[in-house]
Amino acid sequence: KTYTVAVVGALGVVGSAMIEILEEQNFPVKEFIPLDQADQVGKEVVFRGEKIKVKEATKGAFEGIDFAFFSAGGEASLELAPIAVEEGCVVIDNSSAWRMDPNVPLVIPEVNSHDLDWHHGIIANPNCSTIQMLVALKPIHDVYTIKRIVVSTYQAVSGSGKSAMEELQMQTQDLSQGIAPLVEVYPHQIAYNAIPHIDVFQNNGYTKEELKMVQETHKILDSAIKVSPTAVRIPVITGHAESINVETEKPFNIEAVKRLLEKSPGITLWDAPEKNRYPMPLDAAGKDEVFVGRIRRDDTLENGLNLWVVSDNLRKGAALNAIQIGLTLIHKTIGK
Ligand code: 11C
Repeated sequence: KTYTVAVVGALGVVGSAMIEILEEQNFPVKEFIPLDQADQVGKEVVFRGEKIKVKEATKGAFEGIDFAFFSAGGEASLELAPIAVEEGCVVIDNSSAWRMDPNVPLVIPEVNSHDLDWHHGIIANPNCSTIQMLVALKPIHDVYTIKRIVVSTYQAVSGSGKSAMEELQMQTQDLSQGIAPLVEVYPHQIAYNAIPHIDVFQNNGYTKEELKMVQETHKILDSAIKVSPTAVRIPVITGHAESINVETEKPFNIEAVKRLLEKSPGITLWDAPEKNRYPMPLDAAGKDEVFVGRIRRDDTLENGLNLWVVSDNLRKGAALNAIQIGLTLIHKTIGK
């Protein structure tokens, strides 16, 4: 069976990655329809070697579409996802608009594909920082029961879209020529800097990005896990990194943890410090896996573990995870 598939926000950074990954993963596409805002209509995208004109994402545009992958921002998703469902689509939404809605499953296929069984038309794709953290921690939680996570992120600018990628490149170029850089996307210069501020600050002193990591971990993995996050933007184009400290209930053997992660889905272990081998954003960019390294015991806790987790925030952190949700749904339906 093949399906009519739309990408909403087809010209964005994640939308473009979605189109690429639909092809790479051999998603069973009968017809592909790129959708975007009215001012983008008529522009072209290439799918399987064919140029296709972008149509407007609006009421009526979803008739006859089986799967609509949304990555056009929260407002577009809030307005259009219910319309798309009414018109017969399954919506897989990359924005944060529906993630915490109790009627919407929030899914990482390697972690909680069972939650797809109760969807009502909209399925939410988690935040990139949450996805790579939970792919790495799910196997550990299953065996040793995680009680607490302390996580610090090192996030690439592509998480903020094209304008941020351009700003980092421009600032780097300007600074090399002694020109004062233009600061527009972030509250501070990002080139040669690290900004401990992603998304907006809340009353409790945390940013929305940090709170997403707490709330999404509770919804996807286990509401009993305590999560203490700090999210930081660094001058990297693509690939988020995370320094993660976990405390488990049960004791573990560090070699057993490495073997466990090595055989777990979606993970590639790169942990050979004697050969300077540990994952970095440049290694993960363009790849599908979640890379894990620097696995070591935290001797300050009874059952403490430190690890370093890196993944392509546009692929597993966004587009790839969404496409995998679609493929998992198809397999589940065929299996029934
Ligand atoms: C960033 N994590 O790196 C953000 C981007 O809730 O889907 C994705 C925001 C989201 O800036």
